[in-house]
Amino acid sequence: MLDKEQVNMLQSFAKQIRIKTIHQMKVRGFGHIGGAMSIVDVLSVLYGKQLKYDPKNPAMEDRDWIVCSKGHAGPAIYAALALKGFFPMEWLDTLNQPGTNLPSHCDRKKTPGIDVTTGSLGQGLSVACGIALGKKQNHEENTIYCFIGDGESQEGQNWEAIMFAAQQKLDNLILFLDDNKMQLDDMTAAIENMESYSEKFKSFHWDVQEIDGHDYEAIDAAIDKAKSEKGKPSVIVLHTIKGKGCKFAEEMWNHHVSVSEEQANEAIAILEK
Ligand SMILES: Cc1ncc(C[n+]2csc(CCOP(=O)(O)OP(=O)(O)O)c2C)c(N)n1
Ligand SMILES: [Mg+2]
Repeated sequence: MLDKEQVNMLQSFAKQIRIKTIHQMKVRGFGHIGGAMSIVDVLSVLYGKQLKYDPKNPAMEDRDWIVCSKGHAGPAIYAALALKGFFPMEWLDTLNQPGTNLPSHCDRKKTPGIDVTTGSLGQGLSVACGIALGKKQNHEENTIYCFIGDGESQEGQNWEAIMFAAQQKLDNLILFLDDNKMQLDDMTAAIENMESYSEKFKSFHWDVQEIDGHDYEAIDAAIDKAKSEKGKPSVIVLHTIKGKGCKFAEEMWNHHVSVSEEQANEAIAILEK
């Protein structure tokens, strides 16, 4: 259970992550604002409380891992990493520019704190399964977290990985399914209606929770419960709003958009109030 002080701390950390994410896209002039904003509150609980990491030693052996399979949400993770001191804040002025350490999609060779290169949707969960299996075989205690999008869940490779994780009893694997109801150019249900993720995952023998992905207490409690689950992988289906907390993004189709200085400044000013 989080106390009031912890909720306030996570809320203000999430605000900072949102501000720094909008800032990066303002400098570049465009970006995947929608899918970055929808996972910010979970990132706040992870980097603000749940995750084991050391910004001075990103490769620390007993760290927890994040595989952000929806690699286009990288800028939200970069914001959290910069705020936690993994690299200088000035790097956030270089998003997706030639020579940058912060490419538009996550790249393990470029960014301290990014463990897995992603962006080709459908592949990250398989990688996360491999990491989780390796850690189990070595009797290591790390937790492996993975994010996939709801549109991304249509990729068949996910479902092979979902079967594999259950068969291998990967109870060190926690999957966040970001159910923001939208994919690149339409509503997810209009393209491939998944109806109930929970029922599907239950039938694949996963531990399943479904929560409001913007509720800090629910996120924290769900992670605690998932960590305590033995013999099964866990999925936390996040009901989220694509573009959450960024004014101009919430008001438009927001998958990958131009970001003007005026729009960004207004959205940041609202968050700073
Ligand atoms: C294999 C592959 N196909 C297509 C794309 C292009 N693409 C990038 S994001 C995206 C939409 C993903 O939708 P969703 O998983 O719902 O992500 P979110 O809403 O969280 O942004 C697509 C099709 C890609 N990156 N990889
Ligand atoms: Mg989506």
